[in-house]
Amino acid sequence: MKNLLALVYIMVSLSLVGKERPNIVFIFTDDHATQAISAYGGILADVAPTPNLDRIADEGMLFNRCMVTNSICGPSRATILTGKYSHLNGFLTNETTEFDGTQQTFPKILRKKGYQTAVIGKWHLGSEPTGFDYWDVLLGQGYYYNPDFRTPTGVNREAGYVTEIVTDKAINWLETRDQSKPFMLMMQHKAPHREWSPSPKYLNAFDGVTMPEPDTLFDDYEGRGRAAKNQDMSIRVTMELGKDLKIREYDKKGELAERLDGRMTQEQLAAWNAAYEPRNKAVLEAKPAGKDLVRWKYQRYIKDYLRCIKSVDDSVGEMLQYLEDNGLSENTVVVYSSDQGFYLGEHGWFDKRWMYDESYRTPLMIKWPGTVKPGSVNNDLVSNLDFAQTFLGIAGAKSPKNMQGASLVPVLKNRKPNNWRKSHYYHYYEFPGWHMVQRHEGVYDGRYKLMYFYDIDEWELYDLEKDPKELQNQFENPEYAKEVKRLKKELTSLRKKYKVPANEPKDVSDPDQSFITNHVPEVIK
Ligand code: SGN
Ligand code: CA
Repeated sequence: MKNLLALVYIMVSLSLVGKERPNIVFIFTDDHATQAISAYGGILADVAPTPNLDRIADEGMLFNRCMVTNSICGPSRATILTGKYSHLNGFLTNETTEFDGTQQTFPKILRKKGYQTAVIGKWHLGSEPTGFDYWDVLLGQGYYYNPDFRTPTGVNREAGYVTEIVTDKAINWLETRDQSKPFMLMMQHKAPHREWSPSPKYLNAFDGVTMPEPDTLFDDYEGRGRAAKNQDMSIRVTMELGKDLKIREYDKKGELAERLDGRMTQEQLAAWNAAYEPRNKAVLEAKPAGKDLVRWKYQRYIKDYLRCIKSVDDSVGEMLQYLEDNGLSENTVVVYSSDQGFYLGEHGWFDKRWMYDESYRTPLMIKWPGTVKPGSVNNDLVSNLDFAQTFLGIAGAKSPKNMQGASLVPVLKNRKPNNWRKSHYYHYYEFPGWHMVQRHEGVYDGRYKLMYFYDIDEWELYDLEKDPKELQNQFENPEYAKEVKRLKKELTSLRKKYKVPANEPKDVSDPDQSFITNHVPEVIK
């Protein structure tokens, strides 16, 4: 009898524990800048509101300073899975690495703790996903229209628009999951990655609207060094009229045609042409040049980008609605983030990679009913390095000692530990190739940012309080000598703390450099 009672007690408490452990939905996008989420404010907030994304902030916590360890796709994803910097998880660059799926990751630990785990959508880590009960991922970068997905049983082409397909697959998995276990679902969108192709639903969104321009659209890089001057990511020079901006007449390499005629159904293509052809005709006739052409390119770019975001926002809305309709809302933590930030015309750019603010900062909003105070805003230095430990913390699992971040659970409860990081370490390792960004590392303390472009031996220091747009390098300014000295010391101590190898990182350039193009600004003839 005594034994039986003990057994009943154990079973009851186990089932209670099961009930109490929250589910986790991680909604993740590719290249989504905070400037394109209205909860973050900024010049686009009024013209392109994101009501569903904003709900996560309204009902939870918005982080203003979530910094990435290495601002590029695969490396960010590898950091999130492992809770480790690139030099320890082995995924340094997009172009040359494959993720070592045998290593410790947070989904593997959650699974051991009884969670059901799934990843659906963009993966982009080369090797096959490990640590998931279910996975269904895009091949490589994936396509916007009629994309191919890989599962353990093979590759399937799915009809439709990628953001909608990923959402349907995610909800379908939730429907069919094992309901006796808590779950951790990673719903990972391709959008709004280059080439920013909108869904048929939103091909005409923002027609007739003129989007506000960032005031650094015509940045001349005078206050900075060679790195910013010599990049290849400007709207003016790098962004292509054909491939990126959808004008068939300028599709020299056939990349646009491949995505349109090569992939779309007749119906999709007809809707696409009906939207773009009249606009293209107008610009080809008007023949804008010089600054006017840059302005036109910016408008085409930002509208397509924001049209993609509209589908992302719908996806978030559908997921929140599903959780609500199925009684899961109260016990599910919803986390929204992106693999890094992005330039939406700031400094005249698109793309990412830099430790400059727009690409270094990534969105982070977390809704956890009953735990996070609705509408809270956090300004602490947090990082994608912390995600793994946060997920483990939410699940009540202990983090392995060799993870390098910290759980955000105390921060979410407004009980930030006294020893919270005072500065953040950054390192971008990709050898100049796509977009020609010099490799660099640096430290940021919430006000000052010190960066070192080691291959060209150039340092930069920014005072973000006085110069939030990072237009004036203060490294040589004697007034900042004290800060330079202090931050150099800080950089050394962070390198030690995170076990960054002392020797220079080796050349990890892609032996196939055929993707490096010598761009010259296009003109409309
Ligand atoms: C592609 C893009 C680049 C982009 C990289 C990395 N070119 O190569 O513009 O920087 O991906 O993006 S494209 O013409 O193929 O679109 S990442 O998200 O995978 O890191
Ligand atoms: Ca990305």
